[in-house]
Amino acid sequence: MKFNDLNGNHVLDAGEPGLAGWTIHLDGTESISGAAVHLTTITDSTGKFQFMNVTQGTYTLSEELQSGWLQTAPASGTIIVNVQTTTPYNGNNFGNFKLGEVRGMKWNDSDGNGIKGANENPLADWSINIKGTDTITGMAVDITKQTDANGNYAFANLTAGTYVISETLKSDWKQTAPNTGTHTVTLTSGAVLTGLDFGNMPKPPPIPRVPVPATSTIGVIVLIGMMMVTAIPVLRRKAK
Ligand SMILES: [Ca+2]
Ligand SMILES: [Ca+2]
Repeated sequence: MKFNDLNGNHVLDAGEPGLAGWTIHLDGTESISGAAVHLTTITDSTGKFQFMNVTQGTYTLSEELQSGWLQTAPASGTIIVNVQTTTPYNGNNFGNFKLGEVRGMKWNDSDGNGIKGANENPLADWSINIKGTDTITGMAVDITKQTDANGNYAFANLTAGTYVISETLKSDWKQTAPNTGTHTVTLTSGAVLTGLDFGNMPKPPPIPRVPVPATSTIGVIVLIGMMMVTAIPVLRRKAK
């Protein structure tokens, strides 16, 4: 059968559905007649496929990959079946993962409440970063994109894995959303995750420095120090 490898772990897990309407090929040579065999079938509504009346021979099963999907099983891509008996050859599974996407927007949270108000404007040209590990291939993912004129960003064609989405903070701005500073997401097959937004507000101008008053603690200590320096020689003279 052909299954939707929701968690991208290369094996058919309980609850992972079949994929209907995918083309499967069987190609090989009949060992008795030496004739070449090229058969095609389509997976049914439950993802199952079968080739009937195949005679003795060695055949290769393969799938026609569809756009936006990755094959996760079998590791070699194809399955070799050596047909010798009339016993059905079951368990020839193809697993696939539909590439996912994450999206969000960035806005000027001018009242700093962490919520996008109707009159609050998008922020263009900010860097949004996504980092994690693609668990299907084991490759590191580290991509940066700029928000567009509407403050939007999107990372498409993501495979299975857990990813952290962050922003590159600009000076004179502070972040107001999300509370945690970043969004952490786990991608399953076909997931499109939206609303991963970032809010920022301009920092208030710095408060001017107030001069230290003359009657400060430091001033008093300095005054006491000066009095002692003056008093010590007088006291020593009296002691003599
Ligand atoms: Ca799986
Ligand atoms: Ca707001």
